[in-house]
Amino acid sequence: VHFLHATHVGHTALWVFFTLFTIGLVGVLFLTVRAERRNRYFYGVSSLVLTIAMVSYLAMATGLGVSFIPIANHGVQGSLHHFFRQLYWARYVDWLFTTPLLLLSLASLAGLSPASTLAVILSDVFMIVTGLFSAITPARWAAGERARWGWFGVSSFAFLVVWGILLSNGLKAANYRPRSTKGLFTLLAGGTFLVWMAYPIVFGLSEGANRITVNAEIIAYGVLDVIAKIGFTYLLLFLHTHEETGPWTL
Ligand code: RET
Repeated sequence: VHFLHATHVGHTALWVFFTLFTIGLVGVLFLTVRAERRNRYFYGVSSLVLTIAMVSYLAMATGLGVSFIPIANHGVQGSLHHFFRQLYWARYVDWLFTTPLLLLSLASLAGLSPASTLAVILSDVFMIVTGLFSAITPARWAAGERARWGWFGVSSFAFLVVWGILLSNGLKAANYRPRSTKGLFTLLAGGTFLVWMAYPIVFGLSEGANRITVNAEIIAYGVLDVIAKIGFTYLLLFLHTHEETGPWTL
């Protein structure tokens, strides 16, 4: 039996990412206090995102939210090797809450209708849940392998639905927003779309085809999480104007 798991490098990386999210959160809280009360909507949503990421990385760094999943036997013909690969499922709990919040920020920026916003968020939740199904399906034999890629396909379809609605309806809605808003929405939504596209690629290389180590997976997802959450947050908070503040006052 072979266990594919994180080593010192991966564990250190988890602590580094926890530290980065902690610093990012402290910075946002500092900016929030300085912002006018009626202008704090995006700060509130962003603080939630960074808090969830920080807690999720703390959990993973301390050994929580991880299990071993039986995966395909890549041994030489005739020699049956039973592989177990570590799966940090805590990420999916994080993504279940943070991806809808990031999409909520984008939808609010564009002035997307409540109905379209709900459709985007529900499709996103469906994407994360079916992605988790793919990751936790045991795949020692071909049937399991097929089930894993089947869920991967379902999740990827949901990904396209999320971005199809957000980009097409969001760009239309942004036409009715203040002058600079459409540009900011296009920049943030376009950039976010590109960063999010990298997630299924990392998944395919790690959980999917087992081509990269658990350490490499931790670092790849970590870098993406930092760009998608901290990079996104600071771009949004520094570039948005008062008129773009969301529908509610905090
Ligand atoms: C999975 C696997 C199945 C196929 C697809 C996926 C997409 C995941 C995405 C995650 C985004 C996470 C973010 C986190 C933090 O900010 C579930 C990996 C399409 C898009 C942005």
